[in-house]
Amino acid sequence: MQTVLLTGFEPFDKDLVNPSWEAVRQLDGAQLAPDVQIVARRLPCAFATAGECLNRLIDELRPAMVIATGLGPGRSTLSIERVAINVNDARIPDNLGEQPVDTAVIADGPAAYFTTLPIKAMVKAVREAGIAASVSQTAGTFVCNQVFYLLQHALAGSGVRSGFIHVPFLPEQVAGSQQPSMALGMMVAGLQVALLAAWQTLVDVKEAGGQVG
Ligand code: PCA
Repeated sequence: MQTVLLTGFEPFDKDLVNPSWEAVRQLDGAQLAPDVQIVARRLPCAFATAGECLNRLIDELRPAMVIATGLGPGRSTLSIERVAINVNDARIPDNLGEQPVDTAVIADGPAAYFTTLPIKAMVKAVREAGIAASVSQTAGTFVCNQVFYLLQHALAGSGVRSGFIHVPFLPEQVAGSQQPSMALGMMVAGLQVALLAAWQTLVDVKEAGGQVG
């Protein structure tokens, strides 16, 4: 049996739930393919501890693929991230009160790491399932980007593919505002489709997924 590690984050800022964890926890133990099982775990939303926790999970579970997820406030789609950058620049404090500004994730590390997931094939598969998805060109500069960078760093050259997906708010989190959202069931279904496409696609499809300006 092979393992796909799927992580979500604990709530942060003023929110009481984090849709990324609410969604991935529903996939914990699910069978992705005949001998592939999803293991879902929650990461702390703190610069000092999230990466450590992720690395411990990788050591412990020896996953064959890793996909981390987080809430992207304001996102309207399942946003499959292309690139993690070597910058922390927090607009708000994390859950331990830390707010790094313009620091490196890893001193002297490369400026960025690209995902090793077939992002275009993932977007295509999720859209074909009738669920909104897009390629995202930035994972921000908060804890999600840091975890994404550390994940790519940890697995660089290992052959284990990995990447990051930002999810929208849940409808109940933004009722009464103009913010976009996605229902939990749809998020769970979309993530499962994205994971399966990632698992099955070894060479990504060539399809425009860029952005003008
Ligand atoms: N989203 C934040 C951190 C945790 C989460 O779910 C981010 O995008 O950085």
